Amino acid sequence: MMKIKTITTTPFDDQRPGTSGLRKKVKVFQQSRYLENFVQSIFNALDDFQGKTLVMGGDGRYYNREALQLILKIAAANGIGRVMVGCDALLSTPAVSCIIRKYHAYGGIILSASHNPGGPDADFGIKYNTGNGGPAAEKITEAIYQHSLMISEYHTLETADINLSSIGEQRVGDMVVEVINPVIDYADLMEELFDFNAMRALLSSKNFSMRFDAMNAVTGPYAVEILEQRLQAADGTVLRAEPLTDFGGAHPDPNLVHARELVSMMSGTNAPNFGAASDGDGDRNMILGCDIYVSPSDSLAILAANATLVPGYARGLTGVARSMPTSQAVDRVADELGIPCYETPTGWKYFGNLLDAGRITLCGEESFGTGSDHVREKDGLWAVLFWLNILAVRKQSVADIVHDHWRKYGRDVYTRHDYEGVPTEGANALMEQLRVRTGELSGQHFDGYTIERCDDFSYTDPIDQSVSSQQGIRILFTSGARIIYRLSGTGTEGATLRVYIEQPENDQVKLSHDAQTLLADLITLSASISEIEKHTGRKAPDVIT
Ligand code: G16
Repeated sequence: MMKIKTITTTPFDDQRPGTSGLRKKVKVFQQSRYLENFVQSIFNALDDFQGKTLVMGGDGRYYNREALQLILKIAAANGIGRVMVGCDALLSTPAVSCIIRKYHAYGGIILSASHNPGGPDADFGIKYNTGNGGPAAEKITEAIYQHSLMISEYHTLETADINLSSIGEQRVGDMVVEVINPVIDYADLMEELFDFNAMRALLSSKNFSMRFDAMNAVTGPYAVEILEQRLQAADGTVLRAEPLTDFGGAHPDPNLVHARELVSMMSGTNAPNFGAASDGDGDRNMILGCDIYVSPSDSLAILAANATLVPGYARGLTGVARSMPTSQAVDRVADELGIPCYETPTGWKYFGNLLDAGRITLCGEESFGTGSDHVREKDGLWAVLFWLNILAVRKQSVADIVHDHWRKYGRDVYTRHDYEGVPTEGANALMEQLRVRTGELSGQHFDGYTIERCDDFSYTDPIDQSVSSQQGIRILFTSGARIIYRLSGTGTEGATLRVYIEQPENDQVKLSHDAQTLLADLITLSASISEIEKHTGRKAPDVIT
């Protein structure tokens, strides 16, 4: 029996998990005892895990393997019975969720900073998921944080690293470590949900081609197995398929700016019919057609409206949910289907209770996240396959499907403007001055726009009645337009201000016009009401999606 070592430590005061776990610069995590403290705090915050199974893996970024070795030893010293870990320390975030659920594991640890860059000077992250496969709820992340402030010792084993590249069982002390193929369970689940025969037929037809940009991140092996192997898409369909520790120096965020090669490939006469991308850890997605970008909010609405075309959802949807800043496009679909639509704060964890209670089947966020009750994380490749299944059944182009949708339901013209790495004090001041003015702004008129109501969004979970307040300032106009301000919970440098701007449009002539043009007045208004330049020193956003 291997001897457990108990090491004395002192707390760090900056380990409060954000929107999606603890995210910091790699160098912060590499400080002596930093990761150890946080991992021990996870165990200190949990109960009854002795002898149970955890699932572990990450997105392959710099420090992934080293961190995993360290976590395995702490897990063994704390009495975990078994760990299922992806080969080479790789597991996409949705795959972790799938495996926790399939094997009834106690929970899981995901090593990722999602769409943030990787490398020695870039970002790293760690997140705990519970037995439902989803991100831990706020009461658990808060308990972890409280433990991190009081920690005085952690437990570990002095033992050699395990071989993470060899499939099969090994031991760390008394704990069994099973190194698993990271792709198979997830790919099997996709095969249960979607009509692979119809999709195979579409992908083999001469008139159809697609490109999937894995951005040198974790979805490469998943996309190659599912698209090129099981669905027999042409070799080379998956771009940047190899996971690299620094994502090839790129920013693994599937949006119009960071996936610009794919975006430019998707226009012109030789463009593929369908383009898609996923992020660092495989939970985000971007959908493109020839000369068209589908906003994540529209994508959610379109998936909901077409769900019964897909075998896994043929019986219809119990309900849908979207995060507050996500456009109201899916609300219209829910109205038409006669099903409930929930509005939650930003963060996938807020969908967990609704999914567990069977209140919703599909959910999504403007931040390129879409998912369903098949797992408890948003799921990038799943969304891509959902679209592919719809394309295979409807036999129309992406653009035709989007335009048909807008004609039927109207369009929620939408944009998000991000001001990245702005001084934290200025960003906080901007939010605070809006917060104190919410009452005074209600009822005011601005160049043809009347504010109906202005508030700081607060959410009461309908299942456990927990309340989450201060979730973003909403300016709601009488026309149905909205301007929303919130600070990102996932950045690691300064603050990121996100401004979300939306306006319903039913004028058929304007349906296909450019969003920035249609929203120009509201964009100007959004900057002046909140005095963005005064507070951040910025004249324009860094990223527009
Ligand atoms: C995380 C959460 C998402 C959330 C996003 C918001 O995404 O999982 O549910 O929408 O953060 O990011 P921000 O706070 O920066 O607006 P991910 O992909 O980073 O895990």
